[in-house]
Amino acid sequence: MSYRAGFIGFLGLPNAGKSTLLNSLVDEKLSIVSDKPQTTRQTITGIVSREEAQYIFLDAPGTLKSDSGLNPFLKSEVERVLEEADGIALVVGADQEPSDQLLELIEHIKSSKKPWICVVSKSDLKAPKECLDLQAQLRDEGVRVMRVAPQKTPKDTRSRLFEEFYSLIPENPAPLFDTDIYTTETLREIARERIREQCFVYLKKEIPYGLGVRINRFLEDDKVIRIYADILVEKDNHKPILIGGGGSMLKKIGTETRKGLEKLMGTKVFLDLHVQVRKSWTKDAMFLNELGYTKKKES
Ligand SMILES: Nc1nc2c(ncn2[C@@H]2O[C@H](COP(=O)(O)OP(=O)(O)OP(=O)(O)O)[C@@H](O)[C@H]2O)c(=O)[nH]1
Ligand SMILES: [Mg+2]
Repeated sequence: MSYRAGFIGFLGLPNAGKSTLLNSLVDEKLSIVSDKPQTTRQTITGIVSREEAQYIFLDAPGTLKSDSGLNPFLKSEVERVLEEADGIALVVGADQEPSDQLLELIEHIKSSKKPWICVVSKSDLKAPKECLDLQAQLRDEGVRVMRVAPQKTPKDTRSRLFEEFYSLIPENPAPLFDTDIYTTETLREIARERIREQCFVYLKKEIPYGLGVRINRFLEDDKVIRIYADILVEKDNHKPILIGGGGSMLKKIGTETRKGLEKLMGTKVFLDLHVQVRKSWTKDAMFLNELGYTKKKES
């Protein structure tokens, strides 16, 4: 078996289960997961180094139709993944009915001429007939279709998928990244995503869409990591909800994030969180840039 190394892009609709799949493959909570669509904003890289190959997974934001606010950025992330990946795993939620948007994405993947497979995630859930029909149709066209349930059976998912992923990446004389690392995300980026995740956990549906996290300072020494961050909301009335009575909500978000980061980083973490109202920040180009939501330049 020749050694291989390469990039595999996860594409799919929002909520398909891409980030859950990534986490189960790298065996770490790397990409944030929630039941709300559009959870992933920036593409997250996960790396698995095995004897036969190094697999570099790119977890893209779910594809969307709308062209306002953050959406053009999210779309450009999808395009970037399609371009950078050696192969694609189209992730389809077993419980999702195939929409026009999904069919468009499939056409888009086909026209890229990259090798691709279809991973039907959440296979523990009942699939509507339309989803089963789509799977049969893809199989007829010669596409490999794998059904997995990363949340329910992560071990089984892992072992069954690597063989498929191996077929998507090219031969390489050596790994492309240090085999000790499981991501290229920095601790600072991970901290930002973990704060965002806890906001998703504790807040009602409408708020996380307009919520951003800015890490103002990230100071590391031998004993402690000090993180100073702002949680940005778009509306005045979101601020008291985020802070909660007597600061209780912000405290819960802060404590849970800190515990998770301490476990991940193996060191004490001090976390200072503030809430700021930035009206329409998702439409403010300068601000989007500051938070890293900017289209990557063509190289
Ligand atoms: N029952 C079941 N639910 C799952 C499984 N995998 C993921 N989910 C749930 O599906 C929802 C969406 O999962 P994500 O991994 O965040 O989906 P995503 O495709 O990354 O979504 P975006 O980032 O919004 O594009 C979450 O509520 C998960 O808990 C699974 O194997 N079984
Ligand atoms: Mg995601």
